[in-house]
Amino acid sequence: MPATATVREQFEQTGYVISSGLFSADEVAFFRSYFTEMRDRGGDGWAEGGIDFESPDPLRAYPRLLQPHRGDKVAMDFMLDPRLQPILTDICGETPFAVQTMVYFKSPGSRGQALHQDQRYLRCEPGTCMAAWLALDDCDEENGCMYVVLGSQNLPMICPEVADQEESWGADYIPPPQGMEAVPAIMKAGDVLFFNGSLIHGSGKNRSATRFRRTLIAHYIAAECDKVAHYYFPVYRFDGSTVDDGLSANPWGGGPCGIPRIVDGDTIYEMVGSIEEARAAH
Ligand SMILES: O=C(O)CCC(=O)C(=O)O
Repeated sequence: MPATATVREQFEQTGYVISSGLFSADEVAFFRSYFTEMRDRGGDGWAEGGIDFESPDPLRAYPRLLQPHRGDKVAMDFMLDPRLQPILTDICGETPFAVQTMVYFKSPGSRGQALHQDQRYLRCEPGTCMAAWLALDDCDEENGCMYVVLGSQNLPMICPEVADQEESWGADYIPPPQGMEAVPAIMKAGDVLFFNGSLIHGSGKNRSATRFRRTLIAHYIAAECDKVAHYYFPVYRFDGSTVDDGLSANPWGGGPCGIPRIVDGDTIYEMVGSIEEARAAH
């Protein structure tokens, strides 16, 4: 999909954009084997919590790779790919900065990540973060595709509830606000899903006995941000240079966030100081 007003219009209406076939079949086949070989030799230091090849929990045998771009050129080149930049720029209004890469293998039987908002973790201010989520396998409800809550892209940070650990490896769960629904993002390998840090999204369990649901993800922060959580440094421009000037580590931890209340049929958010306060109020 070209970087036209249509991209922005679609984003403004639904909160996400899927660019179909942005990466070729050969490119995704390369990414699949490249990162699988990295996992098979122990993860090169990027596997979250290390790899337990014998574990009955598929997530321990195939953990996420976190921040491989910090030492791996393939991951860095993906994050700064010139095909991603114009689409991100069109959605954000200005070219964002790059801060994160992740690889999820989501092998058969793996739990998903319950509905959440990325901004809770990246904490860039002012403005928000953006994700480019490249499908490395065809994905649907069976193998744990992404779900997006339509129209949630302008919501404040909502206090998460506790996720069902049978279904999700993540602790947080944000139920879709009244009147909004989570819809599956059915994608082909090579498609890229773009969404911002407010969009409520997540994924279900991989219920297939044989199919992986691999993804290569990059995260960005709006050019206007002057703070981002410490974990996301160094921050990169699309030319590969780093942007540490003018950016500081956001010390804000845990809150504030909003508790949904229905008033005259509309959802409003009552802001509180922390998730703990919100959980106590439920
Ligand atoms: O790929 C997934 O299962 C979840 C990824 C996700 O929610 C994220 O990157 O924020």
